[in-house]
Amino acid sequence: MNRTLQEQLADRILIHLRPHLKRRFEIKDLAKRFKAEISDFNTALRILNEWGYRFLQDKSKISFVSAPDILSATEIGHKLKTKFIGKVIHSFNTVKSTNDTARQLAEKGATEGTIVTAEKQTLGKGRLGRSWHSPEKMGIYVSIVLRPKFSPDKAPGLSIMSALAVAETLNEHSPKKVQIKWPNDILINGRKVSGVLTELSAEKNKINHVIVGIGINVKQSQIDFPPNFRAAATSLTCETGNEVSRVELLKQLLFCFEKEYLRYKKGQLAKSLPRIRKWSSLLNREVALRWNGATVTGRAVDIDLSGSLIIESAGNRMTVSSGEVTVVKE
Ligand code: BT5
Repeated sequence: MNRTLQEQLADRILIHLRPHLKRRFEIKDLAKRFKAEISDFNTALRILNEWGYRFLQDKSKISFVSAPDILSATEIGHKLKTKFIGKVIHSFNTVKSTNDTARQLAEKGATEGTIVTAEKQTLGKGRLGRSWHSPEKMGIYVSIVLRPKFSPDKAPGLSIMSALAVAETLNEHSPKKVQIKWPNDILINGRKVSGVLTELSAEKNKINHVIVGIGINVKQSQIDFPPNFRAAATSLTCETGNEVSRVELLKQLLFCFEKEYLRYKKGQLAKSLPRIRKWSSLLNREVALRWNGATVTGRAVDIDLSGSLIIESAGNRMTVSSGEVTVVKE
């Protein structure tokens, strides 16, 4: 049997054993079930071991003991509680950008809720041509394909809706303060732990697809971030001292995301706004807005139903749907 066939056998054995923690199976029966020689079966087990799976083996019996913290389709799909987000999973070790891969799949007809994950991105994207640092197996890099029926003008609010899902997921793990920095950053303790990049494909009044890309720093130490933004970045491990499982965190995020998305489809941010306001790092602060090369200062007073930021400046109210905002005075 060549390596590919052995890997396929490993996959089939895994799917069979994975749901039954510590249940003992006769090796002979399993080999027969998979029409494999005992030697091939043992090679497949070695492959699973290389992937990080642990089994307990006594002479004739074997049981599944533990799974690695990897973002594979098997691990993400195991006990995932969502109805449609993440029901189709494309998981990769390395891609340039999960958003780009998701867009290509969407263009070929990928259904709503399809997700793309990677252990590492070589060209992870931020907004406006910036990049997202994506070291291997330290973070979550996921893109979600959405095909909402609403009109394209309602798409921008999906960014802050996604940020809300991330903030609420991270809050479950962080004793320190989680905040949403409008429109797409999630902070812990004032430092950026996650970012959202939403990309829209639409024509006339119809959305073809929206790709929501989410990057979360989970296991990085401070030293793992490049010096140019090290002081402004953090990870869940840095802030909590705990090693949180990336795959469990991703499953919680997908569950939370689905709930928020269903609410959004019914009434945009109506149900989510109170919580977005609660988590916001900008509201009631003096802020500077950079937009189209100009800077405006004023007070951030609200976020509206469509996710726009309302800034009061010199007696005028401005509704801002995109831009860079920084706090100038607490
Ligand atoms: C964002 O852009 O924050 C959106 C990031 C979205 C990343 C996800 S990962 C999965 C999916 N696939 C992709 O290719 N992208 C999405 P922006 O607001 O433009 O912030 C980018 C800036 O944040 C950079 O210019 C750096 O200063 C900083 N930065 C880069 N990587 C970071 C990291 N890992 N943690 C904290 N800050 C980072």
